[in-house]
Amino acid sequence: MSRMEPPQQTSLAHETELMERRMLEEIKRRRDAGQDSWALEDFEIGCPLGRGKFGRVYLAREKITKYPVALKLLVKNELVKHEMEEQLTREIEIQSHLKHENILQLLTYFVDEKRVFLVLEYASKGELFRELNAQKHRRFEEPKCAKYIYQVASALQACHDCQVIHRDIKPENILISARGDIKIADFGWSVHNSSQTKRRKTICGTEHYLAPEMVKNMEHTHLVDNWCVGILCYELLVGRTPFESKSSPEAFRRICKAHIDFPPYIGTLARDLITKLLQVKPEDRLCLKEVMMHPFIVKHWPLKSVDDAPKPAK
Ligand code: FH3
Repeated sequence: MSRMEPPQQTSLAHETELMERRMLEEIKRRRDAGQDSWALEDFEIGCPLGRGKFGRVYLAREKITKYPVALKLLVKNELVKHEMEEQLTREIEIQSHLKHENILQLLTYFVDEKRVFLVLEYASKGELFRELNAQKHRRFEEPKCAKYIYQVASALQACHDCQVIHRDIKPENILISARGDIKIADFGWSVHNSSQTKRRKTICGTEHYLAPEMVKNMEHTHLVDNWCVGILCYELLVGRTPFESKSSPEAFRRICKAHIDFPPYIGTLARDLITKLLQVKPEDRLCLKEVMMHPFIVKHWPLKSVDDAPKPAK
């Protein structure tokens, strides 16, 4: 039994779903007709939503279906200058094949002479870190944290099932949909899991979210994402990350020791979940399916029925 919603919300959700279906049908129609070519004139451009390293993101609307999208513009020269072409190709390849209700969908993409355009699902409630910073004491109560951690773990499980490691989970890379659900985004640092991903030239991910094996530039696996879920859970409940320090060397030292200080208001179940994720040895970390069934999650975000179970994408 799905949760009852007030009539006006049902009709809004229904209308949005109809527009989404029309947009997906239009994408499929063009692909089947061999006209998988989209162009800027297919969209009405709205307000800027933000800027990434290599371009801007605008709210836009597809002209035929009126479906709102986030249009990410990347400047080719900038991509070449920063040797990011391969990373963009990987981001498009990975995100276009990942279909999950908690993963921001890459609907399609196209290029013109100077730019690459990514047509992304629009998450109308914006970035998780803004919602977090807007809270009293800049932290969530347990129920909202449990819901978000469940949905992040569900999305990452879908990535791992496709041999994809995100590697840059943090509030800045998580968006919130109109229905208040998580949408993980920015697969710019994601990779296909080659059993033990080899050493990299540069450390990827954000310092406070780096797993010990990344700090030590050792080979790493999908379990780096499990570490990030532990850091994220701590930050959503406390309002800061657990190993923040005055200097990077001190932060890295604390990460490699994984000694966690909990404020007094953090409950036993939350401490248990976070501690079981922030294990120095990757193989000791809780797996994502255990995260989704952990007492801290089940207490606040129980799957009331099969209807609530994670649905494969449309
Ligand atoms: Cl890619 C993308 C998709 N949906 C979004 N919704 C918003 C947004 C909505 N409000 C009310 N405020 C904002 C902001 N932004 C987006 C959006 N991007 C992502 C880009 C950088 N962040 C990531 C994770 O890529 C900035 C806007």
